[in-house]
Amino acid sequence: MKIPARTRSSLNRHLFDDAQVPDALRHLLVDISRAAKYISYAIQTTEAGLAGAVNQFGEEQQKLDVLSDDIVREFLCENHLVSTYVSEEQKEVIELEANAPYSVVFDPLDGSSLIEANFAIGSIFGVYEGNTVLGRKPKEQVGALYVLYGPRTVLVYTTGKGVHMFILNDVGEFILLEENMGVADDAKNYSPGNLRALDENPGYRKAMDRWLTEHMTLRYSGCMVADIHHILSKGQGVFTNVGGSKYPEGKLRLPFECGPFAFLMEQAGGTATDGTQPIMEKTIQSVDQRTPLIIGSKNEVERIVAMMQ
Ligand code: AHM
Ligand code: MG
Repeated sequence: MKIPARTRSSLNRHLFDDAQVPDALRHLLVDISRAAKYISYAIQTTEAGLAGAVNQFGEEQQKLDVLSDDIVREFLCENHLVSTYVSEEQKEVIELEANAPYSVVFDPLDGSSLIEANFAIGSIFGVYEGNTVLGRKPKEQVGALYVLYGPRTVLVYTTGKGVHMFILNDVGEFILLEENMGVADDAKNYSPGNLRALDENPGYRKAMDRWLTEHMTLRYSGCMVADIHHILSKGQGVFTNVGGSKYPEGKLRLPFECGPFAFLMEQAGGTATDGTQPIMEKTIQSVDQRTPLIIGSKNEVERIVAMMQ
């Protein structure tokens, strides 16, 4: 009997047939996507409110932060593929199974302060081979993905063969929506984080002045997953979160926020830097390491870096 032609592509099938990743990595990425389905459901059904706990950075955790962290943990424990993980919600590296092949970094619910406003929020993941992410560089990641919980839930992944987007359908499967997402060299949109830094960072003010003078389009939601997804889906743009004032190194963390997005952005043809070196080349020294981030369309990133020097 002839096998029917392929009519739709699930995440699992895409990882198998197109990305052709090793089975263990495919199982791990599919399990991460299963966790994200539960988070998506939790967002829709959990009452927003404070959990009464603080995370490692002294920030108030919301119920959904805690819940999302627990959900991801459950799935990472289940498959015996994860040696250690680093989560935004945990102070230290968490050890699961010493001889398992992968280590995972994640922010289970990025932008959680926006929950009550019903803005889009997301989850971010990076996967490394081996039993530690400390001392490693984001360029060593073998997979990175994010899930954006907006009006629709979408998942975007790379394993080093382009960037691909899937949509969560009504029966709970991630189905291919767009293959090989690309980011053009020039930007029309800008997404400027940590504007508190303008006073102490004259180069950043120059960049801001130019964005305004050139009538570029402002798109900033306060959730980096949504803001960087905007760049990937529109095929151009720039997102910044640079140092100064309240956050000398910028607000965002290298292991589980900037690292995975740097891998995705480079795979889409864009770039990501801290202003002096590529994010992909930075060594992860601690779980809470922050880094300035300028990410998106290559020419625009270069122009901003030049202004800040
Ligand atoms: P979170 O991980 O505690 O949610 O914080 C990270 C978020 C990013 O998604 C976003 O880009 C940034 O914080 C926004 O910061 P600000 O509120 O200073 O604009
Ligand atoms: Mg975050």
